[in-house]
Amino acid sequence: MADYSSQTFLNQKINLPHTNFKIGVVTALWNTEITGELKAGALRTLVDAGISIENIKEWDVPGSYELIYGANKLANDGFDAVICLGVVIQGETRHFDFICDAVATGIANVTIKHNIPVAFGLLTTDTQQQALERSGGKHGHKGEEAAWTVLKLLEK
Ligand code: DLZ
Repeated sequence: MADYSSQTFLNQKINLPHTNFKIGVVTALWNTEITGELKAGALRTLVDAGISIENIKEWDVPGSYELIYGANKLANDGFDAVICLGVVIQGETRHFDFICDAVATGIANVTIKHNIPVAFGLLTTDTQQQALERSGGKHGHKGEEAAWTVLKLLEK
């Protein structure tokens, strides 16, 4: 695991009631060199917690906007939790704002509608360097953190 020294709560041990949870990992293909690492970290964290790889569904969707559809579909299909992973890098147009706002709201709606944990593992950065620093660099690993988040919520 990455060094979470600035966020010590992320080192807390997870006490799952069982390890048979079905968990979806939905990953956007835009900026795939970074989202691939976010996914790797999320899968590593789930498996380390005892979740069997057979109970994890990996689903790569075109872009971050499609994370909403992916999360909603897997929630409809009976998954216990969904981890959404994407990277949106600020460009010259307002596309960044539309995508970030839509994904934040869309994922919130999925978690409320289906009453399951849905992690918002979306990096919203000004530069690719900032995204790299948050996918296993000096600012931690947001893929691992997103997985830890749903595991923590599945404790109850
Ligand atoms: C169109 C677009 C742009 C400009 N930038 C990104 C980005 O930085 N990260 C990302 O995940 N997706 C981006 N997309 C694609 C949209 O999320 C979406 O796939 C398309 O608008 C089609 O619905």
